[in-house]
Amino acid sequence: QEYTGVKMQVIEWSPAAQKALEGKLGGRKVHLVAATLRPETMYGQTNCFVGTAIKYGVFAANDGEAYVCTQRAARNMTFQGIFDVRGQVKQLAELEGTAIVGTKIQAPFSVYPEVYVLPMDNVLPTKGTGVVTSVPSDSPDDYATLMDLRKKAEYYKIDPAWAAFDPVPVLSTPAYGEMSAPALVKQLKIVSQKDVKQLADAKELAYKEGFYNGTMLVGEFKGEPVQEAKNKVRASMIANGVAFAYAEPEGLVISRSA
Ligand code: ZZB
Repeated sequence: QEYTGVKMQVIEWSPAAQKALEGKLGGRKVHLVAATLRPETMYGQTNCFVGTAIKYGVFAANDGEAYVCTQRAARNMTFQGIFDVRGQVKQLAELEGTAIVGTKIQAPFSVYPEVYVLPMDNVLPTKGTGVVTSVPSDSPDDYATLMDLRKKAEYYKIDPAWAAFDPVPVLSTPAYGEMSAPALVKQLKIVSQKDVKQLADAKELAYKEGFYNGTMLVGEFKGEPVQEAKNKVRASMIANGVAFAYAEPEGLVISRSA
């Protein structure tokens, strides 16, 4: 599985993370790294998700930068030229997902210059980096979760302001209009992130329609078919130093159908 690793630079840590990281970063800039298969949707990022029951590491990529992801992902990265020393993981600190929630980050290419880290129930520790960037216009999981968080901010222990960034149109499709995710959530009668079965169906439908029939509504490749824009946006992010290729070895992937 070939993902795009999206670098989301930390602007301001949550108090809990700040405390846990005190004196451990060696002056490095820290990025949360999200694994995505949809680089063309990055214009519509409204937040980023972590799993509250997941442990994350802060790993030195080089002398100037550190990445936040699962240890499993960091180990994979060391064999892909992402860290300066091959095969060697240098962990600077450990963070619980709950401690990262509320951290302010920069989501590259998003129409929103600064967004927040929020909690999601269904983040798989065994897939990608364990950090999921959120595009509620085109990802039904992200949309359903964002709506849950807005409805029950207190229950989820978040400041409502962190979930206040509205979904924005990124691509249009004949079947679902300018925002596939809300359209599909409504059509499949999904009420929350707990509706995992319907969400898996919605994800499949959104993927297919977006990829085969989508047209870009924003960004450098506005007006182009998603099929063409996808790799161009990815290349542009990589050229800008805000993303890198990240591959997941076969056999370690827990697929949707498993
Ligand atoms: C942004 C995005 C925008 C995504 C979209 C999807 C969609 P797949 O096909 O099952 O491999 N993801 C990544 N890592 C995890 C994780 N550890 N746990 C849960 N979800 C994760 O799914 C890959 C997608 O699942 C990734 O692409 C990421 O969300 C999420 F408009 O990134 B995506 C219709 C989907 N639309």
